[in-house]
Amino acid sequence: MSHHDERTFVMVKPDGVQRGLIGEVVSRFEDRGLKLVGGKFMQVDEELAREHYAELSEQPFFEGLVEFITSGPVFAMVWEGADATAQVRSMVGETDPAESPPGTIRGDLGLDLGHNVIHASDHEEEGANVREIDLWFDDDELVDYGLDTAAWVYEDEDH
Ligand code: DAT
Ligand code: MG
Repeated sequence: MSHHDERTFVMVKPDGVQRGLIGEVVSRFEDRGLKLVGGKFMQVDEELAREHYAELSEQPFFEGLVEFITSGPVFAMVWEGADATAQVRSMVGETDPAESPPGTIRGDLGLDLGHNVIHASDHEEEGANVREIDLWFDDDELVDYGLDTAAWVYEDEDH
C-alpha cells in the first residue's frame, strides 16, 4: 500500500475554470485511478501567486503569469497514487499546449502557452510536489480515507 500514496499538487487555472473544464480535468484523474485527497475553489492573491512561481521570478513572462493566475478563481487539488507526480505530468502534456500530443490534457483542451488550462507539480524538480502541497493546503484540509476501488486499480492492494 505504501507505494501507492505519493501525493501531487494540481490546479485548474483561471482559463480552465472559465471554460468549464474543472469536471473534465477531475474526471481524467478519477478515471486513471488516482485518489482525490484535497480540493478547494479559491481566488489566488498576489502573495501566493509570487511564492508559487518564485523560481520563475527572473523570467520576462513572470509578471504576466502572476497577473493571469490571480485574474479569476482556480480549483486547487491534491491527488494521490502510485508515482502520482510523474503520472500526472505525463497526463498534462508539454508546457505549450501547441506542442502537447492529443490524449494529454493540454493537447486536448488548449492551444496557447499562456492559457494552458492546468498546473501540476514538476516531477523533475525534487520535492516540488511536497513544497506545493504545503504552500496551498493546510494539513487538516487533506483527507485520509480508503478508496474502495483501490484493489481493482492496484493488483497488490488487498480487497
Ligand atoms: P509547466 O506549467 O509546464 O510546469 P513551467 O513551470 O516552466 O511550466 O512554467 C510555468 C508557467 O509559466 C507555464 O504553465 C506557462 C508559463 N510559461 C512558461 N514558459 C513560458 C514562456 N516562455 N512564455 C510565456 N509563459 C510561459
Ligand atoms: Mg512547472
